[in-house]
Amino acid sequence: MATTIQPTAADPTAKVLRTPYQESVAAYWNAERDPVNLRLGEVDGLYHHHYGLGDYDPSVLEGPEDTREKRIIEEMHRLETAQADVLLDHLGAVRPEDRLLDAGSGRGGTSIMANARFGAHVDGVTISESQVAFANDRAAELGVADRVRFHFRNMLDTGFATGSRRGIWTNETTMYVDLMELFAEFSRLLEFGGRYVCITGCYNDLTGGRSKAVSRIDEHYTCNIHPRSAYFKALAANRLAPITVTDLTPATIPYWELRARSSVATGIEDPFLTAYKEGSFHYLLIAADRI
Ligand code: SAH
Ligand code: GPP
Ligand code: MG
Repeated sequence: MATTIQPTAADPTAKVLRTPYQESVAAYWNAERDPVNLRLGEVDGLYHHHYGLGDYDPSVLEGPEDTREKRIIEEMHRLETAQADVLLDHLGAVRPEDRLLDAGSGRGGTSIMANARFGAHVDGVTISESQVAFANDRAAELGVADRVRFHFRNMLDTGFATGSRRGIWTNETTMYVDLMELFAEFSRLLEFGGRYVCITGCYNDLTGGRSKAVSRIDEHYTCNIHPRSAYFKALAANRLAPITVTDLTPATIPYWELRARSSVATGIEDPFLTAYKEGSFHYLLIAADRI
């Protein structure tokens, strides 16, 4: 009889990448070395793969030309770090003995910030082996490798123990997966009263389907942006009760305007600005409790 291979901790030989789609997503992240991310990470060693929040200091676009580019990069990095701080603000009371999961952990910036803030043990999972190696090297350099660990695992089937997590977050990762499957796994992993925090881009059900600008974002990152309503259906179906929902769209627009004027712009700035400004897309934070 044919059996399905499940990538669980119980079977470490099982495959992490289960579909050709997941292989293509992993290939994108394994190859990714864009200055828009690496040059920002070099500012202080926190590497992010997410966008920024808050107003930028307009003086970075002026002043001495020889330092302007450096000042713009530092300002973009400050806004991306501020974004991760906003996410962590919603995790609630986390104690040093708690265990957290960063689902789709990238180069690890948010995990390292969470450990620095709460002292808690953090596991990050990503389907990119080069990101796992990069993030574990960063944790070792910072002397936190005993408390912050990155793993080559699929967030749809992490292999971690049932009820083992006080908190879980996804910082711009949910557009790569089926939300019903993802939240079923999070519901299994969270203890009763545990907190899930999500920052995501989602399309607006009210504008009727995927706009051209949203489709361009999907194409650029090989992702599949969900409608806003899909989040709440999948949370409700998996014993996750929202406690906070915040539309972060107005707070992320300045980041994109600054980025569009920077030397590290990638060409995706226009679709983001168009989608946000026409109302077909939102940058959303959702915090939910496991009930
Ligand atoms: N949360 C990080 C990285 C966001 S980029 C940050 O804020 O910096 C998106 C991440 O999702 C990448 O690391 C990618 O490998 C990961 N990802 C996509 N699909 C995944 C899956 N099925 N399981 C685990 N990680 C996944
Ligand atoms: C990661 O950021 C981007 C994503 C996970 C894509 C989708 C996110 C949405 C909110 C739709 P990055 O820092 O790697 O992107 P970039 O290289 O453009 O800075
Ligand atoms: Mg980036």
